[in-house]
Amino acid sequence: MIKLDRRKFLLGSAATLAAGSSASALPASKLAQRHQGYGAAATLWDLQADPRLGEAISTYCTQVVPVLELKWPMLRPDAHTFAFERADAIYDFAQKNDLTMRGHTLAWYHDIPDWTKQIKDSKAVERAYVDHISTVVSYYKDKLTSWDVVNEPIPDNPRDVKDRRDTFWTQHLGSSWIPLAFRTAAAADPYVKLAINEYDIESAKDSFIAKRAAYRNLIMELLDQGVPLHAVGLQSHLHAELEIDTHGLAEFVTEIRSWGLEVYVTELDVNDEKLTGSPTERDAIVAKRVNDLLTAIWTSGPVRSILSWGISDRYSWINGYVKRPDKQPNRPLPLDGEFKPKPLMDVISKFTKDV
Ligand code: 9MR
Repeated sequence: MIKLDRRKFLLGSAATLAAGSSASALPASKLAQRHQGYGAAATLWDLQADPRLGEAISTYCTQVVPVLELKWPMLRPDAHTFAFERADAIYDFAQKNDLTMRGHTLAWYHDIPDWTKQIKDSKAVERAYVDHISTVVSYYKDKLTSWDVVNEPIPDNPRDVKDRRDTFWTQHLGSSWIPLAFRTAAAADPYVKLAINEYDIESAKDSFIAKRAAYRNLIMELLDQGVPLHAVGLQSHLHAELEIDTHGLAEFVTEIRSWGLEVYVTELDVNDEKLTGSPTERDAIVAKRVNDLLTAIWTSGPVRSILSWGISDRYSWINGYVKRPDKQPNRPLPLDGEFKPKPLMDVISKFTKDV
């Protein structure tokens, strides 16, 4: 098992500070109110369509992550083009509002453009993969705090701890697709923190426990191979009807940290489709789940990066994907559809003081 290289760790911290240290045009009183280390995902479309969204992020957050703009389909209309304009516009928003920005995501089974899938020769697939990661990470060198390098590598209901998701990349590159992504990213920017990211590992259901065990096994293998991995993302797309596995999760996080890795909460939200009751009752359960999640993680120390996948219920992917039986909107995020804070924002506030 390798430990994180200390020099790299210190340089990484310096780059992180530098990325957010430009003189701010915002009043000190506004900056002081922000929840330190809290961030939200947003699309450029929503930021441009509704000024309340940018205002909310700038009021509560210290960081932002693009939902779509750094994924292959938006960056890569074809094999020869890198279209950075939309991601750059979110980066400008971050700069103007004194926010840091994370990158999401470089290597994923999903969102692979058709032109890429049409490549038949494995060597050509490898060239396109390395070219993409290298070009995108180099372009944002010294600008981002961290990258979700590999996203969602574990299948749902894994057969055993060695089970990995079968992806287009695996079909052409075998299991090397994961180490290759990290090594390529590290060569392009030696200071940015490199993360792996996964969902459905937080609750006590058997399939979640199995997924967590496979995730742990993969992380351990990567470290054993000397892969430059710095952080482990817990997406935390929680399901309101499921209890958090507080004991198992605390144990997992403690072990990950003992290996020299950081732990980030990367995509927090709570799907309440299976909850009955009034909005007030549902909001209380949603807040409790997140309180349980963060308490479990905190048993071995604070989390310096907590991002929710959106900030207002008005702009949540969940409302586009699932419908509650009572036809009421889902309430997964810290602000309601009118940008009013809900109990979940109090939980985030509690866990982002003095980090
Ligand atoms: O919320 C995102 C949705 O708008 C996109 O259509 C989808 C495909 O790009 O990705 C969603 O975000 C996902 C994230 O990238 C990875 N973890 C799960 C997120 C929710 O599905």
